[in-house]
Parts: sequence; C-alpha cells; structure tokens
Amino acid sequence: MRTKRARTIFAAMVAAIIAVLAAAMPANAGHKDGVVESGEFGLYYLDGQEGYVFDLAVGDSNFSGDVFPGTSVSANDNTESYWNRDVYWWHVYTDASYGGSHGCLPSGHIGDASQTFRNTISSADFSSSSC
Ligand SMILES: [Ca+2]
Ligand SMILES: [Ca+2]
Repeated sequence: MRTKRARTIFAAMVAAIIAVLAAAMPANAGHKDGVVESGEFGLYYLDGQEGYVFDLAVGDSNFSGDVFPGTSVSANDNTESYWNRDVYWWHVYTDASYGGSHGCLPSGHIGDASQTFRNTISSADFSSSSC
C-alpha cells in the first residue's frame, strides 16, 4: 500500500516535471522548419504561397546564409509571397540589418510581394505596430 502510494506520487512528479519542461520549450520550436505554424511568418519562393517556404517565428537581420528548409536554395532575395500567421505585424526589408525599402504586413495577411519586394527581401522582423 505504501509502495503503491509512493509510486503514484513519483508518477505525478514525473508528469509535473514533463509539463514544466514542455512549457519551457521555446515558442519558436518550429522556426525555419518549412511549415508556417500559428505565430510564424512565412516567406514563399513563388507567388500564391507556392513552392518552398522560409518560416520565421522571430526576426532575422540577414537572410544570406539561410536556405529554404530542406533545400540548398538561398532564402535571400528569393521570396515572392507571404503568409503572416502571427498576431504581430511583420516588417520586410530589401537590405540586411533592416535596411533598404521597408514594407509592413498585418496579422493574417496572405498575398504576393509587390514589385519592390519581389525577390529582394533580405531581412524581416515583427512588431506590434505598422511601418
Ligand atoms: Ca515552422
Ligand atoms: Ca535584398
């Protein structure tokens, strides 16, 4: 009886520890895995949210050196459409370090890049406000 109870307490402790570890996992666990999850911003290789997708959960100041997940295709200057699945605004820039032309995409936005941003985006970040 006593052993059984101890075992139950131990099992409850293990469950609690697992719950704490799960809560401590970063929110961006699926960052740059080629799947645009809730809370992420997806930059697609092609128009109409087609082709490879570079999915960001947090800002990235320089896409050079980044590839579309699972490929060797550079994500720099290589995206044509977006899907903002985040609750925040996403800001896109044609140069690294948030420089060059600056565009803003509201939460929930799905669409193709305008001529200015088509195959020119080199950095992106999120914020609670528009441009
Ligand atoms: Ca993802
Ligand atoms: Ca660029």
